[in-house]
Amino acid sequence: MKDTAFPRDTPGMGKHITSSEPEPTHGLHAAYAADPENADERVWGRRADPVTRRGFLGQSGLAALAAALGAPVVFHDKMPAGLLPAALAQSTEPFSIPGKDGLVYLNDRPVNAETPAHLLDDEVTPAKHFFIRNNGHPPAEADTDPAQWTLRVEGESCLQPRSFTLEELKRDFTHHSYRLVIECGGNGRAEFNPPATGNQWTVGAIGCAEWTGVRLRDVLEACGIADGAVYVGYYGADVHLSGDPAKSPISRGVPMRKALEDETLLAFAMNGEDIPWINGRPLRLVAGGWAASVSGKWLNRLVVRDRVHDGEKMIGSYKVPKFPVQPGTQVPEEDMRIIESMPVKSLITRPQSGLTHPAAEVLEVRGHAWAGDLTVAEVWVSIDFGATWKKAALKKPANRLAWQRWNTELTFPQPGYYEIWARAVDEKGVSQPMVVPGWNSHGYLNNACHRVAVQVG
Ligand SMILES: Nc1nc2c(c(=O)[nH]1)N[C@H]1C(S)=C(S)[C@@H](COP(=O)(O)O)O[C@H]1N2
Ligand SMILES: [Mo]
Repeated sequence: MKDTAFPRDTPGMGKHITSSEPEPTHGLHAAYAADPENADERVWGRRADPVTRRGFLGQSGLAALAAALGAPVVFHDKMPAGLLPAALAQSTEPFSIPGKDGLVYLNDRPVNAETPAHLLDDEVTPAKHFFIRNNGHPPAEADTDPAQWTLRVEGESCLQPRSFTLEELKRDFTHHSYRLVIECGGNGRAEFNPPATGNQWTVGAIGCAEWTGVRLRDVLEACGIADGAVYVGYYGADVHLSGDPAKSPISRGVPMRKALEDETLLAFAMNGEDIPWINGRPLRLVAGGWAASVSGKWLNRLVVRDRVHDGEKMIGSYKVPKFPVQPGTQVPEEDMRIIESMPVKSLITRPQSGLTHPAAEVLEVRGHAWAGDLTVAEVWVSIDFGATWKKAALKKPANRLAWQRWNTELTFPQPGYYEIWARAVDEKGVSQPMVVPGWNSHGYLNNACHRVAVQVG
């Protein structure tokens, strides 16, 4: 039984429409199995020498390969075309990242993995269960040494451009810890019809960890913010999928009002330990409640801008139509708005979908609910496909922008198949929809009710 949000109206129908998102990749093994020589070019951005049949790697292909392998290939000029390096061929079956446990890998190039709902049951998401969303090749782990890290702060609206070592940031600014929800804007994308290109996230591109760091505001103030400052953009140490060092895989950011909030952190720790390498060690931006694409990983540069930041993926991605559109409509850029705070949503983390439950017993049901910058006011649960709803008990957030625990007890009238649906309502009275809302070509902001299956017998 599938643990999912609402299905498409017509499952399996429709072709992936085109969008300006990068072409979906299908994993190294699939690419090499399908067409080894073209895979070289697609994966590393290199071409085999047509005469010698040996690979020649341009600067960019070399860099991409070195990033993936953790070291440059010394005899690259002798490497045959169409050869998936053994280090990758032997370690990706089944593919996993050390330190992660139970994630579902949607892609291995770049690495993207989501967390099954029942593994998000903890109040504070453990690092091993925290999802992974990469737009490029992460920096080699050895290049993320906290002792060697620096952050540059500059931009048109930065009065005194400065560089800080991570040591200086830790020493000179007050540390703050908050539990902050970050959810990928594309979480739930798998349910859109016509389907949207990109990672087919179901429900698990979300987590609420405890982040510790210094306030972005404190660091910006130490550098001086010009009156006309509009936006703070980030750059990280990851490498563009093409391997081209001149290109950034992603460079987004937040408007000043979000940048200056107490909870917006330059974080160096997750749950009291170093941030896992794949989640942005040793320094990342964390802007809770907003689409997680603004929370830049492997952070090494901030730019204080006098306009809306125009880095990679500020245009063409992470935007939704300003008004509802017919599914399938391509909307011009000027009619799109940048995604900021995420909409109200909830998860059922107990029971795991597919549970068989004894008919006479009460079933404990629980999960989390969150609402971007807002708080959640109510959570309702249904076992009769939304005909009637029972109000769940709901806790206050541990701090602003943390998710909220809800729980209830259910009994079932007779043996058989049931679905448990959960529906949260934010402080402004806005409810999660029961079906997929607001179609958009990239498949963002699906906050439809989560549902799990239960066999009562
Ligand atoms: N440098 C950098 N920062 C990044 C990304 C990235 O690819 N590179 N991905 C963004 C996106 S789209 C998301 S959803 C979150 C995912 O954070 P996580 O991998 O720690 O879960 O990181 C954001 N920050
Ligand atoms: Mo994302």
